[in-house]
Amino acid sequence: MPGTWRRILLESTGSTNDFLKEGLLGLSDRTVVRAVRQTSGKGRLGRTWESPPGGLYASILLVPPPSPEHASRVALLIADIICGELLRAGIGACVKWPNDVIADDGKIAGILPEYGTFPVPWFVTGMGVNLAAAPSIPGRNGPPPAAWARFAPPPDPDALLDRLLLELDEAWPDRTLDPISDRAEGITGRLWMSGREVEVVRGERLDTGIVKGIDAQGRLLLSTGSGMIYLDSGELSPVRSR
Ligand code: BT5
Repeated sequence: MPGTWRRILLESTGSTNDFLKEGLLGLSDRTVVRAVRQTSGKGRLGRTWESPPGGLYASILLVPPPSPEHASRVALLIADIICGELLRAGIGACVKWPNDVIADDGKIAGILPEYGTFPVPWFVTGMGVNLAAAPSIPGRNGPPPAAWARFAPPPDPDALLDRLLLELDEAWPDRTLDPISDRAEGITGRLWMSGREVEVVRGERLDTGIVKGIDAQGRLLLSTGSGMIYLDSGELSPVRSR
């Protein structure tokens, strides 16, 4: 089993991912920071993560980092672990590839992996889980937010973080290992829109097809009119009715 996590609790910070990235040289491997609220919580691609008090906002630091090809799979693994916690609480949840958790068609959690090489090679992954209430999202484009409290009494953020870290260490005890290779089948069984038609946007490219699952590399398998394609990244949404 890996060593202990060093915990930092902040009342407020811009973004827990940025807190770790800005303090890289003074922070040790396996530091985890949780903030009661974030004032500039981040999503992917410059998007915002609404972070009022009452949710879980936390990030972990790994130095040295896992390999770049494993980095996005860590996000998928954490999404699956959060999904498992919701399912155990009796809440119908699924994993939205590549980094979200959905409950009753609402987004309840999102994961943000980041990595770099300056000033030392590093890997930071942040997780945001709506516990007490679903925030309102200005100019929302995507699924509505959902919160744990809508389905069941939510856990205490620290207790939930403890469990998530424990499960992460159990599932991925060594950062040189692939985080999801032996979990792909399980994730496929909990995949949002499985067997249904979706659109996947990647930059300028749009693919439409039926979600078939994920493979051992964490790629989305999409059955399209011109055959099966394997996607490393992208933005998934239901096909709009035509
Ligand atoms: C994500 O991005 O889902 C990654 C979110 C990661 C948040 C954590 S919190 C701790 C750590 N510190 C940070 O600064 N970030 C991480 P993405 O897939 O790009 O989704 C962002 C989109 O989700 C936004 O554009 C909104 O539409 C929606 N959204 C924003 N806040 C939300 C919330 N609290 N609940 C549900 N949906 C939200």
